[in-house]
Amino acid sequence: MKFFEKPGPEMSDRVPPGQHLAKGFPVLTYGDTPQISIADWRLKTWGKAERKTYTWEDLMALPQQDFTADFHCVTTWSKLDVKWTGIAVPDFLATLNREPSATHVLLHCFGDYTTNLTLADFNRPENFLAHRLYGEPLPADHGGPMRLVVPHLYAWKSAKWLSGIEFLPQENLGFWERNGYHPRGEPFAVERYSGR
Ligand SMILES: Nc1nc2c(c(=O)[nH]1)N[C@H]1C(S)=C(S)[C@@H](COP(=O)(O)O)O[C@H]1N2
Ligand SMILES: [Mo]
Repeated sequence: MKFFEKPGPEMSDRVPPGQHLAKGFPVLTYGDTPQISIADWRLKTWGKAERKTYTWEDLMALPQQDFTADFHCVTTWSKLDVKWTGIAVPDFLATLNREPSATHVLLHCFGDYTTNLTLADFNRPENFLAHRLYGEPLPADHGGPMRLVVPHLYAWKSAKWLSGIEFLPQENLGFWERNGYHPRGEPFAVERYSGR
């Protein structure tokens, strides 16, 4: 059985160096899949921004959009044109005040995973909080009920089971970034490891 295929020439400009196209949509999780019901789900914000707690209904009241995005895992598989539904990050950020000193975020997840982004890499209209995948509720293995998707960076930045956004005046590294992954992780620049 073949799990990966070489991209055709028409796709090669969309597939970063060293990546192969996955068949299906692999699940990649460090540790166990947390089971969070929609009733129990909360998203908290703190740090150099308003301290708030959002419920599922709060997020559903925001503008909903369909997104089609390529997904690149640093372990060398990519999946093109994944179809999601969710809330654009700028639409979410418009609901809270932040201090001018907030230049970075650390994303927190149910199950304790973390990952860091600059505010500029986070606050882009093509990034979104996803709660549907191919028209169905986002499965728990893929980060349901709610995950972040950051298409322009390696997928370890796309925090599954998102539970908190910490606004910071400097870069605080997340789980993989503390363990040798690149602080930014841009796939076309092949930013896999930090070299620090
Ligand atoms: N909370 C959490 N988010 C996570 C991970 C994780 O282990 N825990 N793995 C990351 C990695 S390395 C990848 S490639 C993608 C995989 O998403 P998928 O399982 O939906 O394919 O989720 C990212 N987000
Ligand atoms: Mo990954």
